[in-house]
Amino acid sequence: MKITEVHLYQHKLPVKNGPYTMANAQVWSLDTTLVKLITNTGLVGWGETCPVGPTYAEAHAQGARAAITLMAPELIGVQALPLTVRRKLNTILHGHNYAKAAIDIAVHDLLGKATKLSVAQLLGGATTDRIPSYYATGVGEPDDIARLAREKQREGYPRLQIKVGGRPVELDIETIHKVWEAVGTTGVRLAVDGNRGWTTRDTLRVSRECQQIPFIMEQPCNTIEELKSIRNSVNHAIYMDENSVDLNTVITAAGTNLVDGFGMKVTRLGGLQQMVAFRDICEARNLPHTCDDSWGGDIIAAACTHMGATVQPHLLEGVWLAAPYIEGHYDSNKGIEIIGGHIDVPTSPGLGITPDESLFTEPVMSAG
Ligand code: 0XW
Ligand code: MG
Repeated sequence: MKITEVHLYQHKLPVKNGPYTMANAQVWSLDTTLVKLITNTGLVGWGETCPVGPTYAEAHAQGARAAITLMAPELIGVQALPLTVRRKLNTILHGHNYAKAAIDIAVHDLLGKATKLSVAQLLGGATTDRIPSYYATGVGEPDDIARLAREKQREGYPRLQIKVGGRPVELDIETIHKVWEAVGTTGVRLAVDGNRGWTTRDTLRVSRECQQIPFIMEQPCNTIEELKSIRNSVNHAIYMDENSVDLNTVITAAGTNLVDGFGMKVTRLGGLQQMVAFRDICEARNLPHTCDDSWGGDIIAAACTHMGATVQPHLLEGVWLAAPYIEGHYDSNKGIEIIGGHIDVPTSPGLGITPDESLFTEPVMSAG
């Protein structure tokens, strides 16, 4: 099965009740990029990549489209097999994993449709048909975040991620204490995500002043060097998110005991094939992790869900989706939804999503 056409689409995803606020970004509307691959067998596969604004990671929407535009013509005639495609893409462009990921996801969708297997089956097999999600609050006033935390815990989320950073650290400390007062007795698990926004000084202070509150600290500081410097002085487990830019970094972080787990994004690593390697490295070291992306619609949501379903349940911290923060679905029949804090794993071949193409305007680029 060979790729005969590549089409690239741009689509807007406005944030419901926006903005969504993180330490380094405030977003009102996201600019997502979709890739459609067509093969000589007539099958169609979809991929997506959607950086959450240009300051969250070293990724931005126009960059994704420019990279895919560069690579697309050379995909024509290539076998729709993930490893073949990845190696081909690496001969055209160095890095830019987040753009390559959209193509990788579309290839998995194609392969699933061709073999009549779901993507979770292609990735090794789902361990369950319903997986846990987690809710990320955004940075906000301590009382508001505590109320939201209680509401989401009651909805059934087994884990909450409290966003902090980008403001006086005293407010973050107050927020953590108020959230704990609101949900501490419920058994819900807590992550506190600094999104690179704290200094090592802030991180040490938070850990000291919230010593009795069990949460994991996700990407508290900006650099790996800062994580190293606080690693042995904090009372809380450290998860790496934004710094884990590729498998090489993951191997070093896991192999040197720099972290206790990861917040992981499918597109940051380059797609599902790289995520399989990541999953297996974490399993070998007993490191828990999420399977997320930074934002996006049903295509990316399906990719994260299929991936998450293959992770050993005790190591899966949850699959975060943008679905609760955006209106509508690409596929009005089978959009990916979070119900009671959990997600049903699609079972149809490929990603299990058939987007309504009338939602997207004309392709911004076509090859083939
Ligand atoms: C909560 N997320 C998975 C979604 C946001 O885009 C950022 C991210 C994170 O954990 O940093
Ligand atoms: Mg994070």
